[in-house]
Amino acid sequence: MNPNPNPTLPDGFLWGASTAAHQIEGGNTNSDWWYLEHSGLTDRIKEPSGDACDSYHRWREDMDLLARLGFTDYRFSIEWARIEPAPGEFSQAAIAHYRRMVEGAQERGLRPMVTLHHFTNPLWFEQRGGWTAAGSDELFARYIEAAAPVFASGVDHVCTVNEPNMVAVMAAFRTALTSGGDLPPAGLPLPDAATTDALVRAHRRAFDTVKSLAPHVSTGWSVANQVAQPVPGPERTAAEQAAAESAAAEYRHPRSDVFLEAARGDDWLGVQSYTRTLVGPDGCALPVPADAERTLTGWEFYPEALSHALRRTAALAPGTPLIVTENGIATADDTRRIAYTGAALRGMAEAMADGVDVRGYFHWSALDNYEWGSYSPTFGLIAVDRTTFVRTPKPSAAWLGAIGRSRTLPY
Ligand code: IFM
Repeated sequence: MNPNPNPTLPDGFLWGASTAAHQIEGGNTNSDWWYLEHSGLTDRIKEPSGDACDSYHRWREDMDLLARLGFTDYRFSIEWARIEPAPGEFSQAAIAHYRRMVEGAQERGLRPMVTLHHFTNPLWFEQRGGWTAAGSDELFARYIEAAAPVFASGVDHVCTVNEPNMVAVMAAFRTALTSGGDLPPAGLPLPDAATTDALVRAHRRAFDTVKSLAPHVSTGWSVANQVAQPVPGPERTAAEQAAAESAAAEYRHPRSDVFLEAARGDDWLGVQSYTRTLVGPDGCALPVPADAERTLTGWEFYPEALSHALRRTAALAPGTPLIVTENGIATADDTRRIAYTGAALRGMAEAMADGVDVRGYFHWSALDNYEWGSYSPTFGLIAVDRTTFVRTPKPSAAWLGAIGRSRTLPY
């Protein structure tokens, strides 16, 4: 229980919303995702990203809204495919564009957190073999060096790679697609091991690169936390409970813990949490129970996941400050977004009261955006008209922004 009702956010606590370039900018034509969207390779892609939210041009409107709503921080990603459209060919215009965004955020009183890689690669990088090809870490570091003017001043936080564990999971999906391998009926496939190793290497190198270019920048990466729990069952003996816990750990370890352990000692570690996965005695994920409330992504409505994710991450990376870099829900019913987020924040406040060192909260997402294959799962605090691009804040945006303004959690 939280012994401190209505806790004030600690000084400097980040209060923001997150986005990612490919999901909101539109026209990311040099990326591997744009290619995949038009390849016909998978029926998981229902529609292409197209113009997305046109935020490449409308980022000022996005930032104006967030600042006006009461947020003090904005996490956005810069797009490698735009900055380096061909190997070694850097677009000074794209770098200047992202620099303007950093300055634009500051002018509006928003502290920018910059993500260097959020799922998308330049197509040329993917075609030379992606993360597992020799020299991928060097190429990533070269891109970061070129992009340094974006974050060298006015940026306090840089995220090297968003959800590396999901990048490795997507590599496993790709292998299954192209070579007909099996996918599990529920939960995530085992992340591709070579991609996992390559991403850990790339992160370590990226971390050193950012620090050498801008030592003041607090640097980390963000992991999609897998809150894996033993399936609730009839009362268990202590030995049965231990076996059930170890089956859940077997599921969780390669899918998230490996990536959390790799971040030990970083300046911060990003916790991204949405739901939980129930795991059976064989270490395999089970389908969402039939009677559970589901969100538009089909995930179980389980806001308690955030507290579990924070506590587990703190235990795995002791001493590393945590930032909630994503938490949210895909729903067409904004009252459920408020209910979900309220319960998640209560769990965060309780974890903090119990000593977990949380330094910020970013909601996913600022805008309804391209959810990797479809615009249907709406995660946004702000609705976006798909034809006119008019932005309309939802009641949840005003509610969450007001917490930022009062600096007090309503619990
Ligand atoms: O939209 C994604 C985001 O790109 C990464 N984290 C999870 C979100 C919801 O699926």
